Amino acid sequence: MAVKEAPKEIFLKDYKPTGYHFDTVELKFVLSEKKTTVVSKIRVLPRNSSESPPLVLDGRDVKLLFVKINGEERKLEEVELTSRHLTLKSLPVQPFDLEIGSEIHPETNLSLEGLYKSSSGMFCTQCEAEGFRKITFYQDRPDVMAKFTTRIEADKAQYPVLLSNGNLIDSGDLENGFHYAVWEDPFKKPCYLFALVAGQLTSRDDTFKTRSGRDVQLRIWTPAQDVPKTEHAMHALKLSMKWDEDVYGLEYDLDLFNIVAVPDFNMGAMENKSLNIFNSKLVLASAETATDVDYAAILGVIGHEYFHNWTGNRVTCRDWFQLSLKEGLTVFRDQEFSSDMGSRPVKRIGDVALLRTAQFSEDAGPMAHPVRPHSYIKMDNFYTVTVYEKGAEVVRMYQTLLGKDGFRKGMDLYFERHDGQAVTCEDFFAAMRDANSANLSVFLRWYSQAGTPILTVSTAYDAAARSYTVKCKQEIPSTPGQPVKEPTLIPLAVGLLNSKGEDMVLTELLDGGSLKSLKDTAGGPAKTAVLVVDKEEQEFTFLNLPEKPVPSFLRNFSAPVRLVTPTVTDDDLLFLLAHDSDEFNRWEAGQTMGRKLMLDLIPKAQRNEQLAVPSAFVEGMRRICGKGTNTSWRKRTDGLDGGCRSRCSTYCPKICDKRACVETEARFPENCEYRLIVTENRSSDPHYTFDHKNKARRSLKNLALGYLCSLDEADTTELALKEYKSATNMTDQFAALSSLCQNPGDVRDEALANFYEQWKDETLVVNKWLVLQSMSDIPGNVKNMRRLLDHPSFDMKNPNKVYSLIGPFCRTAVNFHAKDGSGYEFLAEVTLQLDKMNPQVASRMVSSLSRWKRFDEGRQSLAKAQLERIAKTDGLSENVFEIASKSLA
Ligand code: 0A1
Ligand code: ZN
Repeated sequence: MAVKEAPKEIFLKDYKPTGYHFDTVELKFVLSEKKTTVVSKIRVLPRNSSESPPLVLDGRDVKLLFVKINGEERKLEEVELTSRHLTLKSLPVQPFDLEIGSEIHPETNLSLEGLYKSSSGMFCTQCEAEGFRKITFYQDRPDVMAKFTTRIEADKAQYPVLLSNGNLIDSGDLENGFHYAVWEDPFKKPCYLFALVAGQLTSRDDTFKTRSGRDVQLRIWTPAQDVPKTEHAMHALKLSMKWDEDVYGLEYDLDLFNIVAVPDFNMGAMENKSLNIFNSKLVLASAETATDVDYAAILGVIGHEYFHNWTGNRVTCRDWFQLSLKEGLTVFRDQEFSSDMGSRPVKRIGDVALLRTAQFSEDAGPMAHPVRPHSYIKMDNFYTVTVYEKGAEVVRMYQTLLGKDGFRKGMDLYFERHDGQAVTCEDFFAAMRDANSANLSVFLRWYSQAGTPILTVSTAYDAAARSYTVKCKQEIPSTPGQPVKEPTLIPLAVGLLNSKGEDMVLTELLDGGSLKSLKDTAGGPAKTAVLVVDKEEQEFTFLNLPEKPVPSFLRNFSAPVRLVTPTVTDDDLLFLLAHDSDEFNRWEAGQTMGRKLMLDLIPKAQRNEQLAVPSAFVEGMRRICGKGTNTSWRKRTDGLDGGCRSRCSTYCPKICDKRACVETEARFPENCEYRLIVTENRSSDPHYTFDHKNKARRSLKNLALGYLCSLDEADTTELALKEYKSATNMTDQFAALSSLCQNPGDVRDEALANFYEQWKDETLVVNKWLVLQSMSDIPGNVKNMRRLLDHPSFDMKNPNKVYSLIGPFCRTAVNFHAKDGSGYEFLAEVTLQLDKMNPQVASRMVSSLSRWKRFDEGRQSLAKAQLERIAKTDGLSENVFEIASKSLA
């Protein structure tokens, strides 16, 4: 038995290159039910020809069978083997062949990393971040890049399809009903991009002609019965390939691109070179079984994984601290792709909403870390909204500062310098800086400092001087391990509106004493200026302004900061809601006003006082919904993106609670108007089309239906039931079901039972049914949760089931945070059970308790007790240990 090594914290500052390069790797897998053998033959190049340091290979849950150096077997008693490493000493100083034989057991691997057997019967791999070490002994780190050849042998009847990275160079039959396939990947890659799949799969095939005229074979593999549901994914793949050529000049580099859908997968998808592996829920869609949200997610994630081929695979990360180098950049690229395929403002609003709810709270909690973390115990815990979403905002800021063309120049230089390399965030920064001769050094602090900057902006107009001064102050709150922060570089996009609601032309800016004339990127008159805020306190003065403007700050959310605007009045917000040419800020103004009203109305409702919503807000919101008569408003709302209309309407009229809602209803016949919205936006076409116009229509209709149903009246319930029964697609059917499920009672119970009966054989639809029940705010739901754990549709081994049943529960106010602590206790039980099977998924679940210090006193001690219970459990995984211990610190 190998010696057990204790968990270890790894630090960015300790990075050292390896003493050995791996040049080529030949892998041979013999797959079988009982055990799988893996033989790897590696051509090793010592970095230094005068000394031979020990070669330390990572390996976990792998049985070592033999080690050969240049064909000569080493006695196993002579090698150093622990539970984590195989260390080889006395190695040649010249290039040599290292051959290692090992054995693994994919059928008992429930962690879903390394090689595992999916519940669907296929063999499948997941190697990012450190899963390859569960397949064989290797230098499992991204800066070790080698050319891989993979031979797979397996039973032909059970595993007719054998796939790996690159091109198929040989295949044939063997004895005993076995067959083999040999795949060769011509590109050097780190082992985290290795993939293997074997199973009974059928493909949807298509081709894509690249801009240089090459035909690329495209294949999406699923079980035969699911092939009809891959049409949208294939369409999305072709759109992605075209977009990367059009926008970045990046062409696909092999003749074959495979995607495989698996039902058990820890994450969304994985960008393995030419063999992407996807969670089924991000591939399979039909109008009857998938919603608009699912269709949009598939488009975005297919794009994301495809775009990794250049940002991640061709240019990869030097070490895992640099993860955002590939993820932030690729999320930014997929956001832009989705914007171009649908609605730019709606996409931006959704992305910013996610950033604010998930990332800002991560940044304010015990797990706060910079976009480039300084240390980790388990890398899996750092696939976070900070690395992904805040990382994407950091990339977006380069584009905001340098302009689209400048950004593209930076990207071109990045590929020119680093194709085929494993690099750092500084390398990306340097490419952007050098391609634009820009001075951005303060900007690098975005990579090293955690915490969301608070940017306070106040203004003063000087009528005599016709000048307008914008005063900025930035402050970054302290975070664990970082008590003191330096100011960072914040691009603040500003527009100034005149009294007619038009953008004023911004001509001159006095900036830190120097005068700049302002032009937009095409050289025309500037309507939005990007102020570079890079000091703790700073002033900018716009000149030549004939009247006092209404300011529109942080247009398009130009930086991931919390904006505080003490000089912006309610009237300004209502004006922006009506007129801002920046649709993001129109939405923002409505949200800010709505939130203010809510905060004002909630205590009044609690005191049973008369509630009144200012008529200007009501009027503004009505017009957003397209119900206004005033022509200047009409003009503006007609121009408003359909999806924005639905997004903007989220505060109307359900301001805070039923009483406020009823009050708003009494003030104007909202109820009738919402009915009208439902009927007007009901489709007469039984064919579902996933395009922006139809999506926006469905979204507005379903929002209105939800508001109506919250009234819990006989006729609103009847309307929702009618919608439920007549729905011809899952978007409408599920929205109607969700509306009905807001209110406890027989109607809800019957609708849920009916839905389950209809869809019990469609596992992805059943997951929606689980979500709906787990997110319920009806008190006492823990009991139902326990029942659902035993329901035939639930399986703790399948991450999608856990994400559907446990994840949404932890976001509920009433039940997760039940006063008696039953929600926290339930979560702790589930986490501990799950941790024995799948530590990655378990640690994601326990994160819900990590912000316990923000709870009220009673809840704090209940949540803390559960965290302590978890932390002191014997045999806890490193994944859960890291989150639990950091949360308690
Ligand atoms: N690189 C993938 C996501 C991914 C990350 C980690 C995984 O296992 C720990 C699996 C997949 C992406 O960004 O899509
Ligand atoms: Zn990614």
